[in-house]
Amino acid sequence: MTKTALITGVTGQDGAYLSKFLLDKGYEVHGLLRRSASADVIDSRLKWLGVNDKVQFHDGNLTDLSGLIRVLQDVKPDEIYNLAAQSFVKSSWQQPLLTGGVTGMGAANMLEATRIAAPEARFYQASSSEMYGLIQEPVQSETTPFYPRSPYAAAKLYAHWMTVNYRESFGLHASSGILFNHESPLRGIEFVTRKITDGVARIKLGLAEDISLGNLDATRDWGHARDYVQAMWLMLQQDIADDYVIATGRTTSVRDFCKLAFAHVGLNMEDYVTVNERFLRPAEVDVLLGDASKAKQKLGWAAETTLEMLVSEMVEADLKRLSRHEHL
Ligand code: NAP
Ligand code: F7E
Repeated sequence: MTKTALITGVTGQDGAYLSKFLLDKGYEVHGLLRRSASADVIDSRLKWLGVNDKVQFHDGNLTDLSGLIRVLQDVKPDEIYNLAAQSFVKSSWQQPLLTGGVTGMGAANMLEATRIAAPEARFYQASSSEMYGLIQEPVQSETTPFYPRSPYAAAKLYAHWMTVNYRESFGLHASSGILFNHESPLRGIEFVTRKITDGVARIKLGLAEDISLGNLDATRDWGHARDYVQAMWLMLQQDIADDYVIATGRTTSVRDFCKLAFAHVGLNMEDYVTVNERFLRPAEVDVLLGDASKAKQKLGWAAETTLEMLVSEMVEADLKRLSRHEHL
């Protein structure tokens, strides 16, 4: 029997890759779409993957509980993936209440809507390695204590514990994926990896002279979004809902990511990268490094894409996009 999935955040990076993954598996895929004045470009990521006309859209917003209930009543999903969020950490200091409302309370709204209108559905919450923040252990696993360092991380932590609470209180099949940073050619341009690969491609094509960045010493455990959406799905295929860390187990500095990206086009980063205080954060997450052994053991999941493969795919995609005057 065909399974039905509802994805919030369907127009984002992960929403696009997850839609493609589920459609390839034969799912009927529905997406929550928040109204935008730029309706012509809102599905550009889904278009890039060639699935925009295969997803069925429903108007809705994570802040609007009654609308969410109505969508769930209409769609009757077997699986719900709550990926929508104000997801840019830097912006969360400028918009702490909006971030709390969407990223935190929005998840509570989705859990409430599920409890009321689709209690048998399996629920996935997009938790984040940002919750570890000021890290309490050198390698972070499901048992590492959290220490959020931004309004975004605090909002995600609330959403995370609400997911655990709805599982324990109401018996919802609700799982939380604590995903470490994952990137792709569909990453938003404001995030550091895409900012770098787009900048490298512009410099290579003579469209820009340099890239201005913030903290080059921060390190992240970077994987590929395409690999990570498989883990989301695997979590919902388990008999018992649970929480899982999803990571590669390798951490790399922003500086070394830059080096790899410039080397891909035969240039030296030292000649092109400047540091601007504007891109520093009020509180930084210096290091993240995940231990995904529980996911490996219980889900049979492991990251497949190396950092070198990821960097080269992203730089090549930006070179292609800029050569064709395409935008994303
Ligand atoms: P993304 O590209 O920023 O996508 C966010 C999505 O949320 C977009 O579809 C956006 O819609 C939607 N959205 C924002 N506010 C909304 C609202 N009020 N109502 C309904 N939809 C709303 O994020 P991503 O990288 O795909 O990440 C997916 C999820 O995983 C997010 O929750 C993120 O916080 C979390 N996460 C990401 C990473 C990572 O490294 N990528 C790691 C851990 C966790 P518009 O297109 O209309 O803006
Ligand atoms: O920053 C440093 C910055 O904005 C990474 C989101 O998907 O992953 C993401 O959050 C690092 C930070 O991602 C610039 O200070 C230096 O240390 O790419 P980012 P993030 O904050 O790690 C987590 C897991 C999520 O859940 C989030 O939703 O790079 N950095 N210079 C810079 N960062 C940016 N954006 N721009 C710079 O110029």
